[in-house]
Amino acid sequence: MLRSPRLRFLMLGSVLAVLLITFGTVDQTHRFKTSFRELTKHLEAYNGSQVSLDQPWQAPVPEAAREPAQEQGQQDSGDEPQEAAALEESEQPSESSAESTAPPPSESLQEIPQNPLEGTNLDNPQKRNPDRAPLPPGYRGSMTHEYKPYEQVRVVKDKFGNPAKQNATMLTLVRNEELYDMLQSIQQLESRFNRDYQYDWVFLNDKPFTDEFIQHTSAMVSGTARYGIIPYEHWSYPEYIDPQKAKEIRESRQYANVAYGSSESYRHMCRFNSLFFYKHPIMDDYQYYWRVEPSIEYGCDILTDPFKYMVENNVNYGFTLTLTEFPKTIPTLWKTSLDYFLRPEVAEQLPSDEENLLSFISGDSGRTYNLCHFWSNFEIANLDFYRNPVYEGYVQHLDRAGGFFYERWGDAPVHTIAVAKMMRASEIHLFTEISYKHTVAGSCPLDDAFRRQARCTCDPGLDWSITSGSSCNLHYMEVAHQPHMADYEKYRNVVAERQEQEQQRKKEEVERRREAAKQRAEERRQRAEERRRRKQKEREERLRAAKTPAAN
Ligand SMILES: Nc1nc2c(ncn2[C@@H]2O[C@H](COP(=O)(O)OP(=O)(O)OP(=O)(O)O)[C@@H](O)[C@H]2O)c(=O)[nH]1
Ligand SMILES: [Mg+2]
Repeated sequence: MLRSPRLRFLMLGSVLAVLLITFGTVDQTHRFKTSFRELTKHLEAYNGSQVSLDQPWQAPVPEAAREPAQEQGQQDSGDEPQEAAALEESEQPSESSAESTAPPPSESLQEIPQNPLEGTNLDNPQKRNPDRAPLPPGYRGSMTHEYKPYEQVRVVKDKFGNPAKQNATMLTLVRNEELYDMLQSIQQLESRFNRDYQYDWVFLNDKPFTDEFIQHTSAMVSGTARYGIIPYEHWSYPEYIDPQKAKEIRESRQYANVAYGSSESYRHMCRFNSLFFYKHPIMDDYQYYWRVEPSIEYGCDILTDPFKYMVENNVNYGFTLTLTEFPKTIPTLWKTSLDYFLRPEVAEQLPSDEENLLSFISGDSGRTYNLCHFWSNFEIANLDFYRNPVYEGYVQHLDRAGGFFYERWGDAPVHTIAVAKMMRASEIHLFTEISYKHTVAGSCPLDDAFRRQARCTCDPGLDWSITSGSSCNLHYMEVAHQPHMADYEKYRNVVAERQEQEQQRKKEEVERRREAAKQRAEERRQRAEERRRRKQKEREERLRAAKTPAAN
C-alpha cells in the first residue's frame, strides 16, 4: 500500500482525472461527433484563394495547390454524386471508430492553430475560405455539394430532418457575446416548434464565431447548424460614403437621445439586414427564412408549420408585431423611397396602389409615411422577394443616398416600405396565432380555445396590438380586411377596463397626493401660527418685564 499521504493523494487524483476524461469524452464525442467530422473535413478543404461575391461563384484554386485541385475539379465535374459517395466511403470513419478516435470537440476546435477565417477582409491574402467538402452521409436537406466561401463550420445532426419540410431555415445574426440570450431564443423556438421539424439554423456574424458559441448553440438546435461569416464588403463603408462625416453625424446632438443613434455597429447591422443577408452564400441554399434574435420568447406552441402555410397560400412576407418608427431616425427615407418607386420603369413593375398595401404605410395615398412598420426581428419571408431586381434596385438606391450612415435608417421600415409597395396585399400575412415577444412588445392570441390547445403562457390582456398606441396591427387588419380572432372583443374590453381602472387609480393617486400636500400645508400653517403666537407672547412678556420696576 501507499504509505506516503502525498503519494496516495497523487494516485487518487490521477484515477479521478482518468475517470473524468473518459466519461466526458464519451458523452461529448456522442454529441459532437458529426461536428468534429465536419470540422476536420472542412479544415482539410481550406485553400488560400480570394473570392469576390460580385462575380459568379467558382471554386477558387490556390497557386500552390493548383494541379491537384484541378485534377479534383475534373473528377468532380465528371460525377459529383459518385465522388461524394466515394468520399463518404473513404473518408467517413465508421461509427465505432469515430467514437473511439475522435477527440472531444473542445480539443478538436482548439486544434485549429489559427482561425483561417479570422477577419473578413477579402483584400488580405492571408485570409482563407473553405472550398469544397463532401456532404455528410445520409444528408437529405437542401444543402448544395459545395461549401461556399464564408461558411465557418457546419454541424450536422445524426437525424437529418423531416423529409416533408420546406426549403427553409432559421436565420440569426448575432454576436458571440450574446450566447446566453441566444440559447434562450433557441430553447424557446425549438421546444415550441422546431424540434418536430428540424429546420436548419444559420448563424451569421461579422466576426468569427467562438468555439464556445458553436458548441453550445449547435448542441441546442435540432437541425443542421451552419455558421457563416459576413464578407467584409457587407459590413463596412462603401466608397461613396464618407466615414468621417458619418462619425460627426453619429456624435452630433441630433442623435444623442435617439435609440442606437450614436452607434456605428447598429448602422452596419441595419444596412446588412437591408442589403446583404440574402446574398450570404449560405443563404443560396434556401428559399424561405425565419429571422430569430437573441432574447425572444414564444408564448404558445406553434401548431402548424408557418413555412408550409406560406408556400401553400402564396404568402411571401409574414410578421407578428408592428410599431411606429422614431421619426428622427428616418427624416428622408420616405422621400428617397418615392424617388425610386415613382420612376416610370420601376412603377410599371409594381402592383397598383389598390392591389398593394400602400394604405398600411400611408394615410394620404403615398404623400407621407405614417411610420408604421413590420417589426423585422420576427419575420418569415421568401428570399426570392429580395433577390428580385426591383428590390435590389431599391436598396442600392437607398444605399447611395447615404441614410444608413448619415441618418439611422432601420431595416424594419426599409423592408416594410418595399413589401408594401412591391407585394400584393394577399402575399402578406399577419400570424395572429404565433405568440412572440421581444424586449418591449409581445403578441398573444386572442382566442381562449386556441390558447388552451397551444399551451400558451402569454397573457392576452397584454397583447401589444390592443394595449399599445405604437402598434399598427389593428390598422393593418383593417386595411388588409383580416378578421379578428374569436375573443378579440372580450380582450379589448378587458384592456379597456384595465386601462380605465389604471386611469382611475392614477386619478385617485393624484387626489391622494393633493390631499396629502394640502394636509402638510395645513400642518405647516398651524406650526407657523403656533410659532408666531409663542413669539408674540415672549415679546409681550419681555415688554411687561421691562415696564415692571425693579424690586429694589
Ligand atoms: N454579429 C453582430 N450582430 C449584431 C451586431 N449588432 C446587432 N447584431 C444583431 O442584430 C440583431 C438586431 O440587433 P439589436 O441590437 O437587437 O437591435 P434591435 O432589435 O433593433 O434593438 P432592440 O429592440 O434593442 O432589440 C440582433 O440579432 C443582434 O444580435 C453586431 O455588431 N454584430
Ligand atoms: Mg433586437
